[in-house]
Amino acid sequence: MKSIIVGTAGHIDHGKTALVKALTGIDADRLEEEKRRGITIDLGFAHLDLPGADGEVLRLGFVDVPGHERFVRNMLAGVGGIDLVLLVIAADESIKPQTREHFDILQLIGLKRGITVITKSDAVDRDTLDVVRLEVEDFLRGTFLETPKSPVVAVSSLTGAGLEDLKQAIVAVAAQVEPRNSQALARLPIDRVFTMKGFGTVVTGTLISGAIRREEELEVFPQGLRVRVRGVQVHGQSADVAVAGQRTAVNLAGASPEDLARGMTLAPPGTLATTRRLDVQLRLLPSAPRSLKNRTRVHFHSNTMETVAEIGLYGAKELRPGETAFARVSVPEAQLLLPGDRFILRQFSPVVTIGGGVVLDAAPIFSRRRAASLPALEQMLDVFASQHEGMILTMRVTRHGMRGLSMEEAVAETGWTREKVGMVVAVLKAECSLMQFQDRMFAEHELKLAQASLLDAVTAFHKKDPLRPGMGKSELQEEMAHAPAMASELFDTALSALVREKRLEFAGELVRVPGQGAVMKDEEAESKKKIEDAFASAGLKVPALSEVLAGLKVDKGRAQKIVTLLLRDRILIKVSGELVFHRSALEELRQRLTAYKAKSSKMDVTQFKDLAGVSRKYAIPLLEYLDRERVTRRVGDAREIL
Ligand SMILES: Nc1nc2c(ncn2[C@@H]2O[C@H](COP(=O)(O)OP(=O)(O)O)[C@@H](O)[C@H]2O)c(=O)[nH]1
Ligand SMILES: [Mg+2]
Repeated sequence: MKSIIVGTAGHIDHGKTALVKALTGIDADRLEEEKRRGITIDLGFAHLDLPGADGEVLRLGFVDVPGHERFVRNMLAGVGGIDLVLLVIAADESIKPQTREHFDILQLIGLKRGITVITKSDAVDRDTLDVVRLEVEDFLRGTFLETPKSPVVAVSSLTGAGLEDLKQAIVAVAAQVEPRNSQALARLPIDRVFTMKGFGTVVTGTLISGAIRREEELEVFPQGLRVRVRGVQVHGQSADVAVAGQRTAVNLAGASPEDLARGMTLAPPGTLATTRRLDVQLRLLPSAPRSLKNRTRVHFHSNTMETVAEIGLYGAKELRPGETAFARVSVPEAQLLLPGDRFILRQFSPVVTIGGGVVLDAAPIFSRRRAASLPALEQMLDVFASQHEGMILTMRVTRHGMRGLSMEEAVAETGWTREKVGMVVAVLKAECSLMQFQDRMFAEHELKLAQASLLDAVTAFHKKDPLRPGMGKSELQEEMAHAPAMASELFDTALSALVREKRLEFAGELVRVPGQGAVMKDEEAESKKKIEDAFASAGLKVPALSEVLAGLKVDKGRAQKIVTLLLRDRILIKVSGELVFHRSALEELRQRLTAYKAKSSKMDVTQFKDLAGVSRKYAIPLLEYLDRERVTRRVGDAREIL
């Protein structure tokens, strides 16, 4: 059994509802007001089984939409789930404004299949019918409904003329409709909510992907409410399961009608993620009344949902009618959308359809200003068009670099089931184009990049700290966690690989490049302490450095290295040539100067000698050092304390 959703489209009073009734026997105008006024206000539903092209039963669910321009937003809520459109044009009126607007919408949402139905054939003579047919064929040229690829059928719902031809045409076109993705997570965009005596809360919608079973738990997106499926109906009959492409009603436990509304979506709990930002490709209709300026606010419709949205154009100030561009869509409240979802834009005032397009990314990471965004989006579009699942997943993993993508994130970003993601990953791993460490996936080249980053970091560490034995593993990991972030799974794998390849080694918890990271032996540590102590206890009356070094156990070269380290860490400070002080001594000198300044801000060399308690030999280099440090300033023969 194949299930297909057939939607109507076309101007008001052109006979859409009458046609659905003539085909199915069901009056889709279900509201009392609709029956009284004789116009369709909201979506209507009907169904019909036909023998399919291959002998299988073809189950048709009809979505009848309102034609009135005031109810286009209701039409938009219904058009998202359809597989095949009946574009209805009355023979006595031919093409009218909502014929055009609805047809624009059908093209913008990327519909592929349909039939053009010229209704009310009984109301005109043969010649008029022929003229209308020519007009219609002209109107459809170059579109997905172009003849003879797509049929044009003339019917009268009144007399029944042409209805059999139309049914045959539907069967033929339905055979070309590609089945909906049943390996994707279930998504049921809600189009109706009501209570039914004995059942409680019921919602309906077109199941656009996956399957829904009785007793299953579902989540209401974007609200996050958990509900249980008490019962499933497909085309008005109880069923154990509803599958993608079927008109579906579910009876829910855990929610009252007030909790639910058109525009919300049912999906498996804890799987998908809502978003306030989308990257899209959008097209402005040639008939749009004006250019779309960057940051324009518009009405955004997708599936049964509508919201206001701001359009940020990538790399352009405005989009002219007929042009296509990449854009970042921002919505005020998080919504559930996935790559491949189509949308329609309508302007604020007057409210008319101006464009639409396709969601490329519902978890965008590019900044709109970054030059890299455009090629990345261009690539995303290509990959998307290829429909190659391996390429789609590889792209989604690759763009996260060394951060990688977890299985859970992959499910949320693609809308595929975990099993499906697992299958695609298995193929990609076998092809060596993807790696998986624990639950996280990385592009194949990331391991090499990660290894290079680790080696660089440890090498830089040795250069900076030649006398430290190695870099703490956690210190190394911490450093790797920043731009670009490296996931801990990749860090662990890359580090183990480097150790295995003997390019890095462990010394306890410390990581080092083999042969580097001089281990400070006991005598070196002892020497370091001796030097430090000698200068710390000397105050400003420092010994000569060479004298201190001569008294050490270590050789001259290593002693010099230790001094370099002490100078770099500013434990010792070189004031001039051979003259080195401990930082505590200089700090104390500064404090004495500050205290002196309270009495007088001027001092000469003699006064300084007294203050510091040093001879002239030390006083002059110290004063010059203080001048350089902007603690004092030379004024003639005296100093001013700053
Ligand atoms: N003569 C004639 N009238 C029709 C035919 N189909 C619909 N109508 C009439 O056209 C009017 C509008 O039809 P309806 O189905 O409500 O149009 P909709 O607004 O497109 O749904 C109604 O009065 C119908 O009776 C037809 O095939 N022949
Ligand atoms: Mg109608």
